[in-house]
Amino acid sequence: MTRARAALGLAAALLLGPALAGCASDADAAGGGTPELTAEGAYIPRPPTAELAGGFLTIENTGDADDALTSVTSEAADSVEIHTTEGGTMHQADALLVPAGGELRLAHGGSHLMIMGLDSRPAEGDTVPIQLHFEKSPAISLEVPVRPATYTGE
Ligand SMILES: [Cu+2]
Repeated sequence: MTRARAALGLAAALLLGPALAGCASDADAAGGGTPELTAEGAYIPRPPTAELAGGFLTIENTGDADDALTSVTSEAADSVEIHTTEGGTMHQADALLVPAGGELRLAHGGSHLMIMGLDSRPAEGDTVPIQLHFEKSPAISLEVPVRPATYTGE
């Protein structure tokens, strides 16, 4: 009797298992995958004044869903904007895609962060705290090192 009940329990588990897996894959099809983000190589070329500094980094997404960088904040600055560069002209972007299995590169001459109104002009070797905010992933906090003014990450 006990053995029969155990067998029934096992059968129930086998039936439930695939049902749950089915739910999970339905969620994936509806865009329910998970982005996995890491930020690398962040730097700020030393700005001439505290008014305006550029910020560069690469955000890698090893997950199976797209994400987007939606805003950037810093407790050491008045505001931080996300900019793209087209034909030498900067434009403010509301959000930048971080594609699944790919990366978002904010690099010299291209997209970048525009950090405005720093508390003071940072020196080489200082760090500036920034927080990256995403559509899906939790925020990433970074201490971004200040490099020489001519540094381009290469
Ligand atoms: Cu800019």
